Amino acid sequence: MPAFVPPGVIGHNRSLFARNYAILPPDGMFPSLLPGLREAQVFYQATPRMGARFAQGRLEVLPGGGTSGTREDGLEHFLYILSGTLTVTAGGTESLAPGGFAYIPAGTGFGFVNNGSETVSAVWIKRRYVPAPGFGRPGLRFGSRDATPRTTVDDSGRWRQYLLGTADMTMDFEMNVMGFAPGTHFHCVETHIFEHGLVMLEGQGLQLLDRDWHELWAGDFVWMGSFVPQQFYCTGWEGAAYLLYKDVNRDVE
Ligand code: UGY
Ligand code: MN
Repeated sequence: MPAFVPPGVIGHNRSLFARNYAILPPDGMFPSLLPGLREAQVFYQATPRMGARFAQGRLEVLPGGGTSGTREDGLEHFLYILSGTLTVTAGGTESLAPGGFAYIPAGTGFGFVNNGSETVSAVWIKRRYVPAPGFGRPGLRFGSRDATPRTTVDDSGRWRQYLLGTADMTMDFEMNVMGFAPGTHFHCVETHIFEHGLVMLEGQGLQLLDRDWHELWAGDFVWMGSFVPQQFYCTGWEGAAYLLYKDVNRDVE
């Protein structure tokens, strides 16, 4: 037996990188070790290098790991905990369990540490903030998916949770959990200016990207650039849910 056996069948992988979208299952993703992080790594999934206008990665923090002190890079940040408990300091200090999140506005110093015994896995999004003159700037926010109300979409079997609110002109992106009962889908194939970073949280489904359908399972990541035709169809016996980044509320540059 070789010392290192890669996951899956050698030579096969579902990763797909197209001009304006990408599908990145966790298999075969490589971590970045970064200055300012101790015992922690980031599996980048979307960055401006691929044409995205934001950066998103899966952060892994080992017990005792975290940031080296406070960081302030001029960007706005969003953290969403997938597993483990992460203590985030930004003004106040909060221990975030799975489903917990923090929005850290641009210009706010912050740090995090894993004080638990389990490795933390989290979604980490960062981007340059685009102000909206006359609307003020968003403040620091901590919250959790459990405490965020569900909005049902008519009687379609679909539901949403707006983690950072919606139609808030101080914000230049939304983070929404989109939920689907088995067999449900959007009312149309969407095509829009907004960009997405999608993390499958639960269940499985078929995702349309441009002209092709792709199977998605919990843990998969999808980048959708502007104007990619998109549709989701929930398959399997359980419902499905994904966490969706969406850039909103700003005019064309
Ligand atoms: O709000 C949205 O743009 C959402 N319906 N798109 C998506 O889930 N791909
Ligand atoms: Mn969309």
